[in-house]
Amino acid sequence: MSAKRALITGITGQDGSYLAEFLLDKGYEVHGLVRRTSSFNRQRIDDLYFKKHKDAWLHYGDMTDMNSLLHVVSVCKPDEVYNLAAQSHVQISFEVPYYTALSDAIGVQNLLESIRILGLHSKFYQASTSELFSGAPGEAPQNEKTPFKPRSPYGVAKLYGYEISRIYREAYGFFVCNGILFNHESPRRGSNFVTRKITRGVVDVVQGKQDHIPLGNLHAHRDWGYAPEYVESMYLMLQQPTPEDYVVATGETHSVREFAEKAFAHAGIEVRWEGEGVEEKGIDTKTGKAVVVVDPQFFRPNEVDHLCGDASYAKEKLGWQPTVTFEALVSLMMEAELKGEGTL
Ligand code: NAP
Ligand code: G4F
Repeated sequence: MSAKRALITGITGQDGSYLAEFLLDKGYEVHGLVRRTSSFNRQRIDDLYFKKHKDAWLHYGDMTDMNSLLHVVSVCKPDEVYNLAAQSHVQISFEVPYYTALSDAIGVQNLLESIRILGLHSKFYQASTSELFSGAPGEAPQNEKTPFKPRSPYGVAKLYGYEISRIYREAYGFFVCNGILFNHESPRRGSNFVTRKITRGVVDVVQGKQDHIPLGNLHAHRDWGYAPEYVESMYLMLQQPTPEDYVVATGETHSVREFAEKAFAHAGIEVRWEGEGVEEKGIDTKTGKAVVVVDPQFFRPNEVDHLCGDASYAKEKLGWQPTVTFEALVSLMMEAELKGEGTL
């Protein structure tokens, strides 16, 4: 029997790189969509399989360019499509809302339309997100039935992606699943997301390369899991007899402040908090120096305050369950950072 073919958009990102490894290990032929960039951006995949793996292929294209998607889908004829490509940074989406809508909303439609026009029967995974929820007090834990009320251009673009995916499922009988994934992190996380910013910042403070880490909202709560475990849930969704949507989360929530405390503790620095609002500081109890300061440039015009997911449906139907705890996640990210193993 010939190998199953998967097309992964967003293969150069955190999740795409882990998913590519996972599917190659399962014997898939993996095709990835990559953008032409003037600087090299394939660190996450180059050292892994793409220099040497015979079943891995890269194709140029862009989610905003329907021609390129039609071409790539027609060349690959994928059994499974994992649509992970997105302008995925929430704060940046406030600065580039139009582009975010093009790539994260219209891009999803472009890809679904390519499959439909070509008359293919590819199963489709859509990278939906806990940013669909409002994060309002009293709503947690969020599950598949919690109402959506996004708070950012990113969230609303992703809501379009979620709904257009559901519509292709209902209208054309497509096998489409939305994975409503809560935050998931790793040493491959982009360094402008808060977890990686903190773990890199702690190492830089320890090595004397910077005095402190400037952060935004320390109170925000996130349900942080470990990315390699989350990509398995994407694969599992597409192996079910019927297409459905699933929340994927740990069920635990922690504040940005707690993440920073744990990361510093891993490096042997105890932090105590002083002040309030923009005056709040994390102080190294030994030296008395501020190692965390609040910088309003990292506040968002609108914030999702509290995310905590209920993944019991994914556990029941997919048998999916996370094993990496918050403490273990901080430790493994710090260990990788101290060894210089994180993606730049
Ligand atoms: P990421 O590291 O930011 O990777 C995003 C990927 O999308 C990169 O490969 C990027 O390519 C590609 N991309 C962006 N715009 C594109 C476009 N117009 N055309 C083609 N490719 C484009 O994101 P991630 O953390 O791996 O997340 C994967 C997906 O899951 C995203 O859709 C994200 O919104 C969603 N999600 C993530 C989380 C999370 O906690 N990580 C949670 C829920 C949902 P370049 O390398 O060229 O920039
Ligand atoms: O790490 P973040 O930028 O992730 P955010 O906004 O939760 O989005 C991530 O998870 C979503 C799933 O819920 C994905 F859909 C999305 O693609 C992305 O992967 O910020 C986390 C929290 C926020 O509340 C933010 O306000 O940390 C707070 N924060 C505080 N200081 C900061 C900072 N975030 C960033 N990026 N940088 C700061 O200095």
